[in-house]
Amino acid sequence: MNADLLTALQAQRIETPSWGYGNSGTRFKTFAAPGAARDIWEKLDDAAEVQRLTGIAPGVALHIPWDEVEDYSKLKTYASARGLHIGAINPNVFQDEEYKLGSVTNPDEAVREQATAHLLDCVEVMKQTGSRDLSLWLADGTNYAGQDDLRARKRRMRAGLKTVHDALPDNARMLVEYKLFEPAFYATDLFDWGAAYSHCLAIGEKAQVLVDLGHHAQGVNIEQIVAFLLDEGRLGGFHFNARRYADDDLIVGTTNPFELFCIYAELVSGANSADDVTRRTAQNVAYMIDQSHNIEPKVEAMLQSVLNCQEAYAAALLIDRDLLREAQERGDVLAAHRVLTDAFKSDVRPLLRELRGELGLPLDPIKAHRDSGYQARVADERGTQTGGGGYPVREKAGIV
Ligand code: RM4
Ligand code: MN
Ligand code: MN
Repeated sequence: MNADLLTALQAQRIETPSWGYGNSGTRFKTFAAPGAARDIWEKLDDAAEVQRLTGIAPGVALHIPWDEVEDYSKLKTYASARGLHIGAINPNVFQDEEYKLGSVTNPDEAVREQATAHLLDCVEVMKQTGSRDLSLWLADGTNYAGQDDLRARKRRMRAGLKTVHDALPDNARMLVEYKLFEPAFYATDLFDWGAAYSHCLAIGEKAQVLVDLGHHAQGVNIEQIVAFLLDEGRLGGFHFNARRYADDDLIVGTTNPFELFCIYAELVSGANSADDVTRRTAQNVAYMIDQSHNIEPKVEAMLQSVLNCQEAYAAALLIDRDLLREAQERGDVLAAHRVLTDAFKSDVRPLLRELRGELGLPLDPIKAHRDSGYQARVADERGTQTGGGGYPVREKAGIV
């Protein structure tokens, strides 16, 4: 394998979410998975299994308060003993009663203060865990025309984000996620990349946009958003998943392999750009999985997700950039398109087996996982816990 390709593939990173290892499902039903992790310690054990088999997933994102613990330095040590580190900290300002009408955009000042205080607490968690990213998804919005003043809500959002931004330590940043709709159905305060981007621009250098693949209207060209934000130096993070309808949160690369490839193609192109801002931005994008596995075995689903990202990235690295540029400059529409699709259609699996061989990883991580007996062992040790999401776990931990 050529040395550049090996270096690039070796350096790829995908963060996995703690919440993907516990029971989580749809709003209709959460099916209990045998052996699903019951607390953050078990979630880290599962993440370590994914890292052991893939070698590219050492970061684990936390959701606070779902993963709240007494002593975060203990958590950090527990993670590093397993070859992991704590990734993005995801605050939760959407599940408390007070947030019915919003968090930082709530018409009630006391609720806005409560929300901001939680976000600031999460900045402290970042400091204690060594996390560099505060990942913000705000469920804020309204359900009916006239329910609240849209401009006032925009201003409250700006003020809340600014306060948190200014409290971030030097090397940290804030990732602002947007979403077309849901749970608000009339107006979502952070409704698209443009809204997130303009808040980030106004707030400061540490604020960047996070793109979640499930958060756009049907047919939106996400790779173009990626290219635009890279060029502006404001693409901070990615939430990978697959969608057919809306925020389906299925395994990335299952319904959308060509889209995933085109996104990686932009990221690879950005990471090799002659433009300093674009290159630096692309090299610092936080790649994260954000999925909800309801009917799939948890660890295997996460493994599959990481591997799908690895395959898409490998294919994007195979694009012949010189040929592509020449065809584009000639205005040769179909030749340019074929350069891209040739890479997309290439079978990267032998290449990835070679990579794993060089790194001492199992050549077939899924098979290695299935053969390892890990799933049967955790099912035996942990049993089958009914219920899902973060709150049952908190009750069990006696935190509520
Ligand atoms: C949202 C969004 C966030 C996630 C929440 C629970 O749709 O994707 O990233 O934290 O769901
Ligand atoms: Mn997300
Ligand atoms: Mn989502």
